[in-house]
Amino acid sequence: MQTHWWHSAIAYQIYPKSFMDSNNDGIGDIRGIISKLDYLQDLGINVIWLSPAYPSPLADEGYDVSDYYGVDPRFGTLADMDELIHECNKRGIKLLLDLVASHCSDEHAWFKDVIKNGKTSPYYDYFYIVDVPADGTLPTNWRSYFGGSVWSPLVDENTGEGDKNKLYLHSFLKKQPDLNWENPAVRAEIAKNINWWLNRGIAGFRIDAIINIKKAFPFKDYPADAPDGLSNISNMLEEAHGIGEFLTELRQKSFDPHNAFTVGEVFDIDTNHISEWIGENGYFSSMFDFSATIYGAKDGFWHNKEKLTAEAYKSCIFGAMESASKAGAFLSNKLENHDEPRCPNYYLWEGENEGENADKSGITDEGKKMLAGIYFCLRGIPFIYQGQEIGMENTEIIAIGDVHDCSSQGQYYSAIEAGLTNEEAMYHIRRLSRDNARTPMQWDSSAYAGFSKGIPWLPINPNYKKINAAAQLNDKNSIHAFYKQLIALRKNPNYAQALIYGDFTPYLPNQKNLLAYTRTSKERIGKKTLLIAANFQNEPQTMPLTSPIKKILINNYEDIKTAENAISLNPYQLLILKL
Ligand code: TEU
Ligand code: CA
Repeated sequence: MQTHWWHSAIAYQIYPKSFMDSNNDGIGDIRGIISKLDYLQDLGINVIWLSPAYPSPLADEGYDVSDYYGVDPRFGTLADMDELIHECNKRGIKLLLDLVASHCSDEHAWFKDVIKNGKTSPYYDYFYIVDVPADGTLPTNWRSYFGGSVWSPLVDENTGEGDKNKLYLHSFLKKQPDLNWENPAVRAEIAKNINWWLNRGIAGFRIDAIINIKKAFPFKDYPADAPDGLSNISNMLEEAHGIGEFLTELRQKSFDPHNAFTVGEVFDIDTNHISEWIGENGYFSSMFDFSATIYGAKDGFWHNKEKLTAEAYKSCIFGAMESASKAGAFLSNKLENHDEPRCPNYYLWEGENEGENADKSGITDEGKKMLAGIYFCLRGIPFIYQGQEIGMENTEIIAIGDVHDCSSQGQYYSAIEAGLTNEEAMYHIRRLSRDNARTPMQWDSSAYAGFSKGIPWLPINPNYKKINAAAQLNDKNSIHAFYKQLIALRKNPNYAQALIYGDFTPYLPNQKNLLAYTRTSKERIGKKTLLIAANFQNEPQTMPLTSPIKKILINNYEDIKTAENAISLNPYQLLILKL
């Protein structure tokens, strides 16, 4: 297997709007990020994925790009971005930007020109535009990811300009028209933009919603799956073939010449096809493992999504490891991102009761450290989402009117339409809203958590006095300190081979709520085996040992209770042992 620099990457995702605000307007910005690079360097990460900071109406918080060549004034200037690239590189940190090319904003010049000039616009075929069917119905019954039909009239709502007899396709918000990748001019524009950024010194891209660039033709209806009469758009995507041609072209024209690192946001692919995506000659360097994200997701509605159990998580990651290693592929592993709830709430045991009666006894510091240890030692690249390293938790969400996230709005509406009460619907919004990950980073216990001196665009999580970076930086038992230990272990030349390239083998996979595996490397002086073992429950259990412990490398408790050929594990205990 060919080795690459990014095999040993430890990545950190920054959501710019919520990371650090330098000018106190309540919105995070690039100068704020620059001011925290020393913090990140001290943590030990060596790659940053920056969520979009391009000019945007921020209808989907920047995932609706109105200019691919700039920086939104709220986030700073292009000069700030150049400085960020430079300051990262100076610290040995590689910067990845977010490539949002399955759609743009309806405020992008291309779309505005189409609204203005209709069919005579040179950009008309940059989008999927169809005539309103003669009977006034919709061309297809596909449901957009954020709810409602994917079709909207080709009209600017504010000015009335446009053509109401035509409809355009948007897989996400109405303000996010899909780009027509069948059109070679669109592909050329995207390739040009990628090269432009790579030439500025970034190392690569995280690639947004890429599965959506290929549609199934001819357009048709799929079986309705909810009271709205629409059908989840993934039903269509399943029948779309040929995405590989687009992605190979992109790789050859843009990524390969720069030796760029690319990590795809790839959902819903058959795991048998993983090598096409990220094998030796795959479209991308890596892609995220979303198996735990989509677990129990069924139809895309949050109110039908099952809770992930320890056993379910085990089968997710063990399955992902198996298919990735068969394909010789390096997955990107994560617990959180800007679209998902905070990991303590999603992965640890949390009682059903809410509010004052909520039983959060399952959410402990040990549990948070355990989660970190489990995914950090998997084969692949660990990504940390901002705030995860200090154990940030889901925020308080009182009513739907307080929710900012457009996805939550659509999900709430669908839940009500499916017959849930307001309280029932809100239960699902609280557990899965994207706002949970987007509350500002909790830097210290001062007003607004040290994120800003102005009122933040999204309220700070009320727990910031207890959970913040400053409180943890000088505490050797903090979650932050634990992440530092894990990062240092991955970098330690004695264990790097095993942790990066070592074989992955499940350990006692049938023992309930024990999540354990070994990583074994073949080295000059023989084999090296590390055992990563987690007691994934809030009560003790005993784990048999098949070979003696040579060294305890990481432990989220002070001590370790060994009996003969066994360890008696504390609740949520996580051990990394050299065997
Ligand atoms: O996410 C794509 C997205 O919405 C998926 O989570 C989708 O729901 C999934 O395919 C369902 O299985 C990206 C960004 O991460 C997100 O923030 C944006 O809102 C979205 O694209 C649109 O750009
Ligand atoms: Ca700001």
